[in-house]
Amino acid sequence: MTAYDPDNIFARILRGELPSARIFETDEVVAFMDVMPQSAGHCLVVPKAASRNLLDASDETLRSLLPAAARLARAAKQAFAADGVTISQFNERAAGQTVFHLHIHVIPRYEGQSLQPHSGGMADAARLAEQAQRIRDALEPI
Ligand code: DGP
Repeated sequence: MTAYDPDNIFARILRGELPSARIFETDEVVAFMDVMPQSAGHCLVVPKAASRNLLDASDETLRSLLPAAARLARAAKQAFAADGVTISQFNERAAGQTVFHLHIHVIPRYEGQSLQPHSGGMADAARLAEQAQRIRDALEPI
Protein backbone atom coordinates (compact mmCIF):
# COMPACT_ATOMS: atom_id res chain seq x y z
CA MET A 1 0.00 0.00 0.00
CA THR A 2 1.17 3.55 -0.75
CA ALA A 3 2.57 5.38 2.28
CA TYR A 4 0.44 7.90 4.16
CA ASP A 5 1.11 11.45 2.94
CA PRO A 6 1.12 13.82 5.95
CA ASP A 7 0.40 16.76 3.63
CA ASN A 8 -2.94 15.47 2.34
CA ILE A 9 -5.82 17.98 2.50
CA PHE A 10 -7.50 16.50 5.56
CA ALA A 11 -4.23 16.31 7.51
CA ARG A 12 -3.75 19.99 6.75
CA ILE A 13 -7.32 20.76 7.87
CA LEU A 14 -6.70 18.79 11.10
CA ARG A 15 -3.56 20.85 11.74
CA GLY A 16 -5.50 24.07 11.11
CA GLU A 17 -3.42 24.93 8.02
CA LEU A 18 -6.51 24.95 5.79
CA PRO A 19 -9.99 26.21 6.71
CA SER A 20 -13.04 24.00 7.19
CA ALA A 21 -16.59 24.41 8.47
CA ARG A 22 -16.06 22.49 11.72
CA ILE A 23 -18.96 20.84 13.50
CA PHE A 24 -17.30 19.20 16.48
CA GLU A 25 -14.03 17.85 17.76
CA THR A 26 -13.16 15.19 20.34
CA ASP A 27 -9.80 13.78 21.44
CA GLU A 28 -10.07 11.25 18.60
CA VAL A 29 -11.98 12.84 15.71
CA VAL A 30 -12.92 16.07 13.95
CA ALA A 31 -16.18 16.52 12.00
CA PHE A 32 -16.59 19.17 9.30
CA MET A 33 -18.72 19.92 6.25
CA ASP A 34 -17.79 18.35 2.93
CA VAL A 35 -16.86 21.19 0.59
CA MET A 36 -18.30 19.28 -2.41
CA PRO A 37 -21.63 18.21 -0.92
CA GLN A 38 -23.65 15.46 -2.55
CA SER A 39 -26.75 16.61 -0.60
CA ALA A 40 -27.68 19.40 1.81
CA GLY A 41 -25.86 18.69 5.07
CA HIS A 42 -23.17 16.34 3.68
CA CYS A 43 -20.42 16.18 6.29
CA LEU A 44 -17.37 14.11 7.17
CA VAL A 45 -15.92 12.58 10.30
CA VAL A 46 -12.15 12.25 10.29
CA PRO A 47 -9.91 10.54 12.86
CA LYS A 48 -6.99 12.60 14.12
CA ALA A 49 -4.72 9.56 13.90
CA ALA A 50 -2.96 9.16 10.56
CA SER A 51 -4.08 6.45 8.15
CA ARG A 52 -4.84 6.46 4.42
CA ASN A 53 -8.13 4.65 4.85
CA LEU A 54 -9.77 1.69 6.59
CA LEU A 55 -7.18 -0.73 5.18
CA ASP A 56 -4.28 0.63 7.26
CA ALA A 57 -6.20 2.08 10.24
CA SER A 58 -5.65 0.68 13.74
CA ASP A 59 -8.52 -0.95 15.59
CA GLU A 60 -8.24 1.83 18.15
CA THR A 61 -8.84 4.45 15.44
CA LEU A 62 -11.77 2.51 14.00
CA ARG A 63 -13.37 2.05 17.42
CA SER A 64 -13.79 5.79 17.91
CA LEU A 65 -14.91 6.49 14.37
CA LEU A 66 -18.25 4.69 14.05
CA PRO A 67 -19.83 6.11 17.23
CA ALA A 68 -18.78 9.57 16.06
CA ALA A 69 -20.28 8.95 12.61
CA ALA A 70 -23.55 7.74 14.17
CA ARG A 71 -23.73 10.79 16.44
CA LEU A 72 -23.09 13.05 13.45
CA ALA A 73 -25.68 11.19 11.35
CA ARG A 74 -28.38 11.62 13.98
CA ALA A 75 -27.63 15.34 14.32
CA ALA A 76 -27.47 15.95 10.55
CA LYS A 77 -30.74 14.06 10.00
CA GLN A 78 -32.46 16.16 12.63
CA ALA A 79 -30.89 19.47 11.59
CA PHE A 80 -31.90 19.06 7.95
CA ALA A 81 -35.18 17.20 8.56
CA ALA A 82 -33.77 14.48 6.29
CA ASP A 83 -35.62 11.24 5.55
CA GLY A 84 -32.52 9.08 5.87
CA VAL A 85 -28.72 9.14 5.94
CA THR A 86 -26.21 7.42 3.67
CA ILE A 87 -22.87 6.49 5.26
CA SER A 88 -20.06 5.91 2.80
CA GLN A 89 -16.33 5.34 2.92
CA PHE A 90 -13.89 4.68 0.06
CA ASN A 91 -10.60 2.81 0.13
CA GLU A 92 -8.00 3.66 -2.52
CA ARG A 93 -8.40 5.34 -5.88
CA ALA A 94 -9.99 2.35 -7.59
CA ALA A 95 -12.79 2.50 -5.02
CA GLY A 96 -13.39 6.23 -5.54
CA GLN A 97 -11.20 7.64 -2.76
CA THR A 98 -9.81 11.09 -3.61
CA VAL A 99 -8.45 12.31 -0.25
CA PHE A 100 -6.05 9.85 1.34
CA HIS A 101 -6.74 10.33 5.04
CA LEU A 102 -9.41 8.03 6.48
CA HIS A 103 -12.87 9.62 6.62
CA ILE A 104 -16.53 8.63 6.74
CA HIS A 105 -19.15 10.49 4.69
CA VAL A 106 -22.44 11.33 6.44
CA ILE A 107 -24.90 12.23 3.69
CA PRO A 108 -28.46 13.24 4.61
CA ARG A 109 -31.01 11.85 2.12
CA TYR A 110 -34.35 13.24 1.04
CA GLU A 111 -37.23 11.22 -0.44
CA GLY A 112 -37.23 11.46 -4.22
CA GLN A 113 -33.87 13.29 -4.43
CA SER A 114 -30.83 11.67 -6.01
CA LEU A 115 -27.30 12.57 -4.93
CA GLN A 116 -25.11 15.18 -6.57
CA PRO A 117 -21.92 13.68 -8.08
CA HIS A 118 -19.14 12.56 -5.75
CA SER A 119 -16.40 15.25 -5.56
CA GLY A 120 -18.55 17.56 -7.71
CA GLY A 121 -19.06 21.31 -7.33
CA MET A 122 -17.69 23.43 -4.46
CA ALA A 123 -20.19 24.88 -1.97
CA ASP A 124 -20.16 28.44 -0.66
CA ALA A 125 -18.07 28.75 2.55
CA ALA A 126 -20.60 30.95 4.38
CA ARG A 127 -23.38 28.50 3.60
CA LEU A 128 -21.28 25.58 4.88
CA ALA A 129 -20.52 27.49 8.09
CA GLU A 130 -24.24 28.06 8.63
CA GLN A 131 -24.96 24.38 7.99
CA ALA A 132 -22.22 23.32 10.42
CA GLN A 133 -23.87 25.47 13.08
CA ARG A 134 -27.23 23.83 12.43
CA ILE A 135 -25.75 20.36 12.88
CA ARG A 136 -23.81 21.46 15.98
CA ASP A 137 -27.06 22.72 17.52
CA ALA A 138 -28.63 19.29 16.99
CA LEU A 139 -25.76 17.23 18.47
CA GLU A 140 -26.45 15.00 21.45
CA PRO A 141 -24.12 15.62 24.38
CA ILE A 142 -21.42 12.94 24.69
P1 DGP B 1 -13.32 10.55 -0.92
O1 DGP B 1 -11.85 10.63 -0.63
O2 DGP B 1 -13.60 10.04 -2.29
O3 DGP B 1 -14.10 9.75 0.12
O4 DGP B 1 -13.92 12.02 -0.91
C1 DGP B 1 -13.30 13.12 -0.35
C2 DGP B 1 -14.37 14.13 -0.08
O5 DGP B 1 -13.73 15.28 0.47
C3 DGP B 1 -15.17 14.62 -1.29
O6 DGP B 1 -16.54 14.47 -0.99
C4 DGP B 1 -14.82 16.08 -1.43
C5 DGP B 1 -14.28 16.45 -0.09
N1 DGP B 1 -13.21 17.43 -0.10
C6 DGP B 1 -12.19 17.51 -0.98
N2 DGP B 1 -11.37 18.54 -0.66
C7 DGP B 1 -11.89 19.11 0.46
C8 DGP B 1 -11.50 20.21 1.27
O7 DGP B 1 -10.51 20.89 1.03
N3 DGP B 1 -12.30 20.49 2.34
C9 DGP B 1 -13.43 19.76 2.62
N4 DGP B 1 -14.14 20.13 3.69
N5 DGP B 1 -13.82 18.71 1.88
C10 DGP B 1 -13.06 18.40 0.82
